[in-house]
Amino acid sequence: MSTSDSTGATTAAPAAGFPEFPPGFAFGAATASYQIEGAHDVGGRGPSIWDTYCRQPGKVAGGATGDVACDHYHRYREDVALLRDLGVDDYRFSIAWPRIQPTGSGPANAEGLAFYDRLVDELLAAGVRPAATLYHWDLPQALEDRGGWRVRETAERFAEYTAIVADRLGDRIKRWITLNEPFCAAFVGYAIGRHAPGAKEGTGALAAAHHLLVGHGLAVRALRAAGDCEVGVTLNPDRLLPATDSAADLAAVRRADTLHNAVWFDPIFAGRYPEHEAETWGPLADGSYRRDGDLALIGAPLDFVGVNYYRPITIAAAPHREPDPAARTAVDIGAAESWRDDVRHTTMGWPVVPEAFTELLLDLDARYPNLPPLYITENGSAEADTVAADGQVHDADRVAYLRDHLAALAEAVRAGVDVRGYYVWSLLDNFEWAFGYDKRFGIVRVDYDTLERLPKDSYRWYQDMIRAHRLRHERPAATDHRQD
Ligand code: IFM
Repeated sequence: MSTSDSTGATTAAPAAGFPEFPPGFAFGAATASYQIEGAHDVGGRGPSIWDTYCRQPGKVAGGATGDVACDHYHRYREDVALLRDLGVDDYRFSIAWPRIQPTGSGPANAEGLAFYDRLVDELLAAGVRPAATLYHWDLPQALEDRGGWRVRETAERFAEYTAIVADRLGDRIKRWITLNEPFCAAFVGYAIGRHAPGAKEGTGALAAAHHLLVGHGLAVRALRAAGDCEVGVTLNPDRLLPATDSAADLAAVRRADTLHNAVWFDPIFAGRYPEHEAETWGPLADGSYRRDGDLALIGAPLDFVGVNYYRPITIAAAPHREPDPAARTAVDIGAAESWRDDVRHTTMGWPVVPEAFTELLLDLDARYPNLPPLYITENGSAEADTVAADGQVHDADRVAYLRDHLAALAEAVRAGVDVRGYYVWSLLDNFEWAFGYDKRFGIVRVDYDTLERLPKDSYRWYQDMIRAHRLRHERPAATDHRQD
């Protein structure tokens, strides 16, 4: 016999066949402030670069904004109940800097801190551990007006904001992530211009990348000073595959590896700047933004590294425009992504290749001997979900994606990679940046007209998977009959 809980899930013993993980492995779900909170002008919150960017015509699909998003700011209790019923150990969310310091500096905004106070208390009461990201791309607009991440001052302000938040919430939040995917913040935001602030620059983008790293180092220092906690950073390393074995394609992969991976992993985990940066950027990488002592600051020891993984990228050489630092030409590394015909793609157009996940983790492990333990801080898929005639969302493609990627992760763990946890992206359908609300990543559907939440089949599959993990490890040891 089976019963159901508030989400409609069965509570019978779950079926076998789920990927297996070691005891103590943590399961979680992830979100980010601008993507779910809404309430953009409530509680003293100041404008962020995403509020500005969304208001520029043609930047975001359908003219969407995060003004309302999932209205999590007002509905956080309902969302925490969904997490509790899901059975996760951890919830990864991000703190909106413009709620804490509306203009990016100066005294804390009491109402902003109070919101996260309430959220954290609600999580703890539900038995869910909070894991907070300090920067998931919503920079206070006032700081962008003073140069944004192009200037070192932003890194210094980031450390002050970190200290304020850690002082108030550090007694209850024990896992902190300084930055989420600085690759996107620096290059998608300041070089490609497809994210806020929408800049298309060369040296400016490289300076942004460096100042994000400096900000990370300063935030680590502030968190260590605040007390006992685990500190890490979330990166999105890419598994880069050459389109052919030609020398040109292999060189393009080397440049793409510098841009996607080495820029972040080398300074943080190997105490050096990337080996191939001159080949990748030429005169754009003029180093004007670097100072003595930066590498030591950026490379301070961490307790974990968060890895976000979605798909591999197949790279081919592409025509390369010569950079012109005087004209502040946008970064162009002469590499392009090729389409793969042999695999399924999600609605993001991303190829589904679970084995590339195992390969990526093995490769990182081999390449960076000083890597701390890993958490997979995001993994998931955007699918063309619909509500069926029975009122449910039967998202079989997402279930298959999660099942196969968790199996690929379990394979890496069996091979010796020290991974401590996995957080699905995302708890809720939400604002997918320049794609607006068209791409649905949630294991819970959000009806954007009514803001109602509806757990999908993938929510129930993940719930069963977590339950199976617990049962497997809580099972009493087999009786020893040798004394009988
Ligand atoms: O939605 C994003 C998230 O904000 C950062 N990582 C990738 C996700 C899917 O694109």
